[in-house]
Formats: sequence, structure tokens, C-alpha cells
Amino acid sequence: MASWGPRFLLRSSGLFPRTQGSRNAAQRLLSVQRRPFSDTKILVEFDENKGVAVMKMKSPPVNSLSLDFLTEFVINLEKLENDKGCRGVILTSGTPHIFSAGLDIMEMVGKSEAHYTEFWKAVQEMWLTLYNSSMVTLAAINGSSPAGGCLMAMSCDYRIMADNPKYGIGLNETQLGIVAPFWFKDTIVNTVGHRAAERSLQLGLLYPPAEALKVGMVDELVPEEKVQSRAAEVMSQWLAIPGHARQLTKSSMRKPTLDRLVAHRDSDIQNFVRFISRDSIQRSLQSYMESLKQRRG
Ligand code: CO8
Repeated sequence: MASWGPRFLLRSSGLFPRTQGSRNAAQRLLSVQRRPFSDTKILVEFDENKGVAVMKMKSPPVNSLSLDFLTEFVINLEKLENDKGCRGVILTSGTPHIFSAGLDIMEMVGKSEAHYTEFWKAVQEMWLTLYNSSMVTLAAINGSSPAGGCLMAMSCDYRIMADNPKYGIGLNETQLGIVAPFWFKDTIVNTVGHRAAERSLQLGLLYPPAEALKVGMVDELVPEEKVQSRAAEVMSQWLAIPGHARQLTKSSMRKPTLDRLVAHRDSDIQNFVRFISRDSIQRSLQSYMESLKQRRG
């Protein structure tokens, strides 16, 4: 079993078409994000015999997707992608009861336009890298997974969720007074279909596991203590399929969705910065953060 931190050499795998120019995702991110990591937010355990890595998000209290987190995530995923011995990744959480609370709201409140730009590029990069991965990607959802957390899970090939009615999963953006970008929408449509996605998005629904299964947002539920072992089992089933055929199939299914963001990256960033900078949106996000605190009492 090998494990590593976030620093290593990067090179493009060439397995999947890269999404932009000759520089890979991590290099592009590092060119805008050079701050040192204060600590490791994602633990990677790579079982070389099985060719499977477990990426365990460990950024308490809620694994929120901050700029540092996203940068580390992309770098780690790129490293696995570039390692020909790694054929599958299980994405899970090492933070009790939370898969991921989604985007770090504090990155979107009271910051400069330059910061919002840098942050949104990192969010895009996370999704492009994960959705475009040639590896088998499996989400072992062992906690709540709202908004960006749900996006991450939906970007994997298969989702196993802990059958705990306290957990919720969904794109709840409208409940924060914000609007899920088109590629969040594309991802949920690709997962649950148009009608369920529309209802889900308009109402900002967070589904308990049983409803998430019914609507197709997750593929199976298992008792909480079985999430990791079941993920390992499912991974070996997927890895039994001839890799090249599976990768080409995945690529052909996902390419149009990926291409849409790649073609509109800059305007998507501009839209985000314009939208998030509005006073009304800033107030909505601030009062949402307040409501989280009050709910706790
Ligand atoms: N970002 C930043 N901080 C957060 C977030 C977050 N997403 N979620 C929780 N926190 C903070 C809380 O404020 C709290 O901080 P503090 O201790 O300083 O008061 C701490 O984390 C712990 O939170 P809780 O006490 O609420 O923890 P619980 O275990 O009770 O609940 C939950 C965990 C269920 C995850 C709960 O915190 C929650 O519901 N969080 C909000 C999740 C959410 O709504 N996320 C949406 C983020 S937006 C997004 O991902 C997509 C945006 C797309 C942008 C489109 C714009 C155009």
C-alpha cells in the first residue's frame, strides 16, 4: 500500500483527450494557485496489487471544497490518472457523517473578483478532471452530500450510499438563493433524467438515501459499516470489463457534456463572478451561513 501527499511530478496520461491545450489540469491550476498547502486534506491510499486507489476526503469539519481543497484534489487525481498501474478510484470521506458539504461558501462571500475567478477555475477543473477520468470512479457516500458534494458523487461512474436517513444528497443551490451552473445541471440530467432533474433543481431537493435511490441519484444503499467493503466489491466487477473498451465507451458518453464546458469556460467564469458579486447574492449567502449557525443553536 503506497500513500502520498500533494507534491509530485505531473505528466499527461494521454489516455483521455485532454480538455485544454498541452498543459494538464494540475499544471493549469498550479499556475493560478501557488500558495503552499497548510495541511493535507485528502488521504490517498493506493493498492498497487489491485490497481485501486482510495481518495479519502479529510478536511474537517465538513469537507467543504475550498480553493486549497480543490487544488489538492485535482493534483491527486491527476497523479493517479497518470499512473498506468491505477485503474480505479474510490472517492469517500474520512470525516464522520459528511461526504462533502459542497463548495466552501466562505470562498464566495466578501472576496475580490480576482479571488472569485481563481476559485471558479478550480471548481471547473475539479469537475473536468473527475468527469473526464479514464479510470473507474466510484463514490462511497458515507455522509451528507449537498450541492458540490453531490456534483462530485454524480461525476463518478457509480454511487454507493450509506443507508442512514439522517444523510441527504442533492443539488440544493436554490435553497441558498443561487443557481446551479449549466454543467451542474447537465451532470444531474445525465444521472437522473430531465424530469427528475428539473424538479430536483427547482426545489433544491436534498434526498434522504431511500429517495435518492428511487430517483436514481445513487445506485445502491448499504448499511453504513459496509460502504467501503461494498465499494471494493463493485470496483472489482467494473475492473473485470476490458479496460480499453470501457474507457472508450465512457469517453463517448461523456464527451459532449465535457465539451460544452470546455467551449464556454471563460463565459461561465464571467457569469459566476458577475452573479456572486451581486449585493443580493452576497446577502443571501451570508444569511444562509447564519441560518446554519442558528440551526445548531
Ligand atoms: N461552506 C463553508 N462552511 C460550511 C459549509 C460550506 N458549504 N457547510 C458547513 N459549513 C460550516 C458551518 O458554518 C459550521 O461552521 P462553524 O463551526 O464555524 O459554525 C461548520 O461548517 C459545521 O457545520 P454544521 O454545524 O452545520 O455541521 P453539521 O454536521 O450539523 O451539518 C451539513 C453538516 C449537513 C453539511 C451542514 O453543515 C450543511 O447543510 N451545510 C451547507 C451545505 C450546503 O448547502 N452547501 C452548498 C454550498 S454551494 C455549492 O456547493 C454549489 C454552488 C454553485 C455555485 C453557483 C453560483 C452561481
